[in-house]
Amino acid sequence: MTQDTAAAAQFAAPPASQADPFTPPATSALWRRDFLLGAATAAYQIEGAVREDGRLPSIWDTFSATPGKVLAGDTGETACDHYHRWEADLDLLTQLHFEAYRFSIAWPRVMDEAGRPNAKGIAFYRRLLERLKEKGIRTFATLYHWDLPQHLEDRGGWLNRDTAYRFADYADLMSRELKGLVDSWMTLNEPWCSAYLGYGNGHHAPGLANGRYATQAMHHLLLGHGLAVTVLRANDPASAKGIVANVGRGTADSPSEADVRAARRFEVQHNAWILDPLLKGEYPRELFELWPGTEPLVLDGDMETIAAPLDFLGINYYFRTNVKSDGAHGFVEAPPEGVERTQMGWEVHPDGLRDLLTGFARTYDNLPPIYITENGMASDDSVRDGRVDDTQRIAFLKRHLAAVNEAMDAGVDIRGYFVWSLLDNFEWAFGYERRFGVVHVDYGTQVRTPKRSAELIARFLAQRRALDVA
Ligand code: IFM
Repeated sequence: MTQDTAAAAQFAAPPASQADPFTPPATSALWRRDFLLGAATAAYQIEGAVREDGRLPSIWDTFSATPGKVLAGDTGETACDHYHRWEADLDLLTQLHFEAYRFSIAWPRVMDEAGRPNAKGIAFYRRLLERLKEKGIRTFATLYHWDLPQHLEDRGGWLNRDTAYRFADYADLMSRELKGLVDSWMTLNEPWCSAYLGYGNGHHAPGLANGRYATQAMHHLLLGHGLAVTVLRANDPASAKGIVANVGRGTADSPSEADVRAARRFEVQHNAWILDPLLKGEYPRELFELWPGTEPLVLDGDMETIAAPLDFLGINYYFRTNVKSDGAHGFVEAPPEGVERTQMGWEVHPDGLRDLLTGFARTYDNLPPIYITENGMASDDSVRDGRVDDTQRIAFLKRHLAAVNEAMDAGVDIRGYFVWSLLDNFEWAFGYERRFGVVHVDYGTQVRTPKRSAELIARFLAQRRALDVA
């Protein structure tokens, strides 16, 4: 395809499906029982209990305690108090008919500084997994959702190659301890965010800002991923192994060649930077044209380790970014006016999810089966007369599920969808102000109130179960 026809195709893209995926006929792939519908959370965002049962400090404890780093000075110290309320939270999953639960294990809870197991921390996750199994809920465990033990950061964190090997030790311990209880392991959540936001622009922990750091941290994260996949396969062969990438849709502000190239470069920086090494065993050359002089130090054999075969790929999608050329090699954002946005200011753009999924299937011959491991939105929700009327989220979820359905109709192998998030929680640098849950959390009382979106999902899942569409 020439650049002109690519641009024309982009501007002629069909509108997002307005079809309601929650309404039969059951010809929709979403109505098949083997398409999993679940909810997702992450340890630091919900657990609290940061000093209990031998948990060590993480980089997010340090970062959030640093004035000016997190909105309103919020920290994960108490969060949703899930460490103490986990049983009731799992009951919510049942009440809402979710079929799968994606959560993360806090590395600083389960290992001490010398790499020895912390029995109490491990027992917490074992109990959680056993209860999920009793409930018949499929278990998706993420090993690393950004809470690096602080003692490892003190030795260089992800800039230090040794951290990749420590991560493999941690994967080894977890897969020996929890073998048979985890259906699907995910090594890393969103390495792009760990590398770029943590080491490239400093918006996330550990708060360093250097382009060269970002690419080196990414390389060590991916190396840790590859080493961990091998260990997980050896220790827990019956489980599935994958990784979770946040992906971004970049669209061009105009059909000009320069803007179309800018949009492509946006996607190189957001998507190919992670997917090329995982699926092609190489970094995209264009990344280093965007950021000259930032090539990471790669040792012999690293790329083969990183490209270890995956059983599935987790995709997290939230919004699109419209860009134009910066007049040189890169791109600058060109935010469109008059479009729908969420509490985060992110544009609601379900077509972007469909287009990315179909694009990945075209680009990567070896694209593994996909789970949408996160999708959702923040809104300023409050409880009124005992209910939370999150109308915008309901439309958002319907439209994104319709986009997933369209991608499946186009032949992309998608096995399930996890809403982000089960609970309102600690939204990193935005603290508790941004509410992503389908269940509202009153942080003063810790009362949980399912929002209308949760009721809708529950109704859909109950109906689907009753129909039992094979
Ligand atoms: O809350 C985060 C999550 O931890 C990772 N993915 C994006 C979500 C919303 O910003």
